[in-house]
Amino acid sequence: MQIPWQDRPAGSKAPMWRYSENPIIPRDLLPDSNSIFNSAVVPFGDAFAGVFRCDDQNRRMTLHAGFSKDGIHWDINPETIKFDCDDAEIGEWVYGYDPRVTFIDGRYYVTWCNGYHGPTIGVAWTTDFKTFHQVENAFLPCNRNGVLFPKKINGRFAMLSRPSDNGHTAFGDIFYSESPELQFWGRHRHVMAPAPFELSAWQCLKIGAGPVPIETPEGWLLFYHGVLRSCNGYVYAFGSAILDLDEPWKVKYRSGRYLISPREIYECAGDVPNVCFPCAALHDETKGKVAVYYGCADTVTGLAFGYIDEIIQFTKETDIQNV
Ligand code: BMA
Repeated sequence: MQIPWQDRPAGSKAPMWRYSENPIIPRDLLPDSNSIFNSAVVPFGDAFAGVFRCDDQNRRMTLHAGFSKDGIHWDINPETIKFDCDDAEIGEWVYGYDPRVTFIDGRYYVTWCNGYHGPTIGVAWTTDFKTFHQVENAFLPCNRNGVLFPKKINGRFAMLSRPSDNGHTAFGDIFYSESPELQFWGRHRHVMAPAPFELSAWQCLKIGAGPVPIETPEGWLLFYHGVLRSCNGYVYAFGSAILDLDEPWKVKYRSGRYLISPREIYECAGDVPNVCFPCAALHDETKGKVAVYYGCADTVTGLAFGYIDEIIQFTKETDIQNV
């Protein structure tokens, strides 16, 4: 399995670098798409599949399945995903955005921000990216950024989430929850809060889990977004944390510096300027490489690359957790 990759640019010492051909998915890939961003991809067979946030030109937030041979060029279904659900009340579509996809024991689980009297975490599974079976929403509204761990922890499904409000939430901590069967959730634990402004301003307003955490010998590598409020509005960047393998609500290290912050024109100009919002990562265990997919300015999708051991090193060296 060849993940998308490009070597670090000559002269760069950055722990992550952008793909030179960003954005990889333009806003108008579909006939009626306004924007395609904050989307999730996974290895699928000998290629890749994903669930994409495609806002249409009515500015409705919808989810679409997509397929790719190389992880860079995507064929996205113009039809929205229609979730099968035994309970009509839960299955009634209101809106859905910011999907994540997690492979656990033969099924691809989709979690997304699902409209149900406010945003909450919708959950569904598929084996083929054609039929999607929706189960209960994980939490009460309002909640966003629900991200499943790729394996059961203490014998249960485990999810990170970020309780919020119904608007452009000006606060937000990451929490951890467990479920025996993806219906009843409990054992809620606090993971981390926004950072003190004096220590790390890019993540001082709110934070939220990004891609599915990656298991490493040092702990779970979590990419997460952090938000800063500037005189021109919110700025979304992302950094990294290492969570304990057995008790993932315990943060071992947390990067004081961001990995990627809006800088390129496609991250700074768009429907919502100054947003880098990661929702997926592909990694190559043998080569230690990772490719992170992130939404750019709520408009297009970009890719950034790095080496897992260097990102872990960076997280330790810039750590604010143990300050
Ligand atoms: C968050 C979510 C994301 C979005 C971000 C910036 O609240 O809505 O989808 O990328 O705001 O607008």
